[in-house]
Amino acid sequence: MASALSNLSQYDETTIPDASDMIFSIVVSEWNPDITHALYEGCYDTLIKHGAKPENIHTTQVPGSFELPIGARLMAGQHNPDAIICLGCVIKGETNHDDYINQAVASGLASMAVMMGRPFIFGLLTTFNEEQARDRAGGKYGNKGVEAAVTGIRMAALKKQGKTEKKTIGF
Ligand code: DLZ
Repeated sequence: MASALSNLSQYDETTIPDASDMIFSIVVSEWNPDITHALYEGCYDTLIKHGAKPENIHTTQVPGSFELPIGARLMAGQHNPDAIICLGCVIKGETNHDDYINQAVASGLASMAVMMGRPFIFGLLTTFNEEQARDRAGGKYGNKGVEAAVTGIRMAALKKQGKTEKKTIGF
């Protein structure tokens, strides 16, 4: 298991693009709020650390993780973000509700990313229990919010690179 081997938030900071001209939306689920707020702090601080300006980071909350795709879609239409980062935590219970939510979020975000040509980042913890979630929200396996921010910056840079290349071709 990958998480048994390393802190998932460790990365080479020198390889991350400068985010000072990037616009981000962060959508945070209110379920399991201690966890999702920790994910949010990790995400926000990482964007700032790599140069993003506070006024270019737009945050909204949605009731639960199932609402992350629609929240993300609405944010995409409001602020023209270079990346939309979705943060949530679904913990397995006695039924298989978690499968339905996780699948809906994964397929919703993946579909929108491809259809809209814009990065929608999957920062969703899908754990068997609360301890596993805490371990991944600032605990012994790092913070998934940090990873989501790094992925958002890298994909935003890729999107911007595409725009620049189109302009320089000169058609
Ligand atoms: C209903 C529900 C349950 C049981 N568990 C979670 C959870 O662990 N994490 C989460 O983010 N949301 C959960 N929800 C709420 C759903 O995501 C959704 O908000 C409701 O089903 C309303 O659409």
